Amino acid sequence: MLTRPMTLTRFLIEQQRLNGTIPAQLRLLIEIVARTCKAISHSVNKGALGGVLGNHGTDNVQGEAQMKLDVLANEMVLDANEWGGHLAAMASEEMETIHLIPNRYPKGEYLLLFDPIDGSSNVDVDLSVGTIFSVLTAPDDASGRTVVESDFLQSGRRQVAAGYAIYGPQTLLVLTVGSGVYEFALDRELGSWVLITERLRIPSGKREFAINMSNQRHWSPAVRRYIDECLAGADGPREANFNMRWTGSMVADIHRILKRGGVFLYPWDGRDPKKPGKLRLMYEANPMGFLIEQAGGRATNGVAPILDVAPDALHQRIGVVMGDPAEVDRVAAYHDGDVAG
Ligand code: P6P
Repeated sequence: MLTRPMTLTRFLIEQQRLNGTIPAQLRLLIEIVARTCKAISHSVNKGALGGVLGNHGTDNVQGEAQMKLDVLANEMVLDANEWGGHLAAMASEEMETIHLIPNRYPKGEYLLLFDPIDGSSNVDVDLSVGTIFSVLTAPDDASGRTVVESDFLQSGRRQVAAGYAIYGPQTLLVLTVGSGVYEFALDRELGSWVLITERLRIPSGKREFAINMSNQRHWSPAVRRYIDECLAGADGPREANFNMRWTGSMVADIHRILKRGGVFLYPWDGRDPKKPGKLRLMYEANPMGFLIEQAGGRATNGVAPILDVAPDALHQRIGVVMGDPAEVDRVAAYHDGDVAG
């Protein structure tokens, strides 16, 4: 008998029929974001041949130089999601303020936040990058008025969906709607996202940490102690050797941790007290934290769950420690008494 592949479309329809977890508008949102990630993957894979490499010549709200792909992917997500009637507004790492749905289109109940190309500086050197997205529901009273930035300032616990696409040797989509983590591979011949992993769980006990060691002198004493013990390996208190990975792309590092375990740290550091960390809460830490928790992991700011943080600004940054619960909890225990950031 033909074993038909479980495509994203069929998965979403069956999840709605079996669990009622994916209302029609949310299903449309996820399908449109997934279709946009297919198009972004095509542009990323074209690289130099598509004229998409290099700097765009502008800076984003973070003061970071925008790559051509940052701007292109941002436009692709906006264009694809404006007309469907599923969104109230959008926000992106690449835009200073929120993007309202033009009056010529119907509005929906969801808010989409995204980092169109996370780790974009890696594209020019052919390393994996990705698109991260997070979905919130607009406040009830927003239906009768224009959405404002403060409508986005909801804790990560209120996300109704989150995911990422990773553009690497394969193009993969990793998604949660709050009932487990599901992994899809892009079948370029069919043009379909095909389910390859159901209810993904982070393997425990993997002795592998991901951190940018060049920032060591800026870390809190707790993080320095944790990393020192990893580096001491079998000769130190952990009595086991650790491996280290750092790709410079959160999507690639978190995907590796979801698939084979370990811990990712971009912790608070003392370089700029106004910036408690490098990564952004609303469209990097929250969606990744939602996925990590749904896969049985832990996601904190070093001490407390990221998803419980009450945001006070759209582009606020936060320290991040996420992955194997035992390792994340150890970092939190070492922070006892010296909470930083
Ligand atoms: P650094 C990419 O710019 C990013 O936001 C994350 O994807 C990545 O984990 C981090 O910054 C890398 O930062 O300081 O090592 O270049």
